[in-house]
Amino acid sequence: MADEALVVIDLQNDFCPGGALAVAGGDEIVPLVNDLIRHADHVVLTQDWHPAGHSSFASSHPGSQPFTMIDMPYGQQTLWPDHCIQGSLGSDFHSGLAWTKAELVIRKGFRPAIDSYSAFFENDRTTPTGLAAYLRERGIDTLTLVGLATDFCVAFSALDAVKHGFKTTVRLDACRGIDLNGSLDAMLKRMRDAGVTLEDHVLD
Ligand code: VGL
Ligand code: ZN
Repeated sequence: MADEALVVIDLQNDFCPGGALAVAGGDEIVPLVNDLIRHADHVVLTQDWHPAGHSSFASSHPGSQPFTMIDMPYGQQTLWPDHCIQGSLGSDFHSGLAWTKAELVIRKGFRPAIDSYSAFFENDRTTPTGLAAYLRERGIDTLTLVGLATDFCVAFSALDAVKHGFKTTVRLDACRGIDLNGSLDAMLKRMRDAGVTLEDHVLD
């Protein structure tokens, strides 16, 4: 329907096998995501888009290892391997993704000092990306989210989407997770509790 949009989160080379922050099976979802794109009226993509030396990279914090936590002025932040550096091959969308139909690409994580998991807010939870206003102005009130990673950028986007009043579904069969220290189960529960509809058509 005209008031619905498909939001494809971070389906980029660095989150697929062979990439700098590979999510297991990340590339497997491409055919299904393409199917969903084909059937969607409106498509929005997000693109993780970091400058070199970004503060979310472990390499920017001497002595720190990837996948550990650090205190940032805005709160706790997981440190990652260098990934999705602006303009790099790793930041490109997966070459099999049918992205041409997308009406908007939201880039996030471009501020050197703040990471951004959500398509709506950066990790300080207050700096908006502009997506909510864009969707609202266009009369879109219903979202389906797919992409990578289930327990980080997809989950934070879905939680913010319901916070903004969007009717929000996550298609788990079109997502793959990182699962760091139980993050997948924790974020599935947080999404369920917040009122996100979780659908898994593989299990249907
Ligand atoms: C993501 C970690 C760092 C994601 C992005 O897309 O889930 N995860 N940057
Ligand atoms: Zn990132």
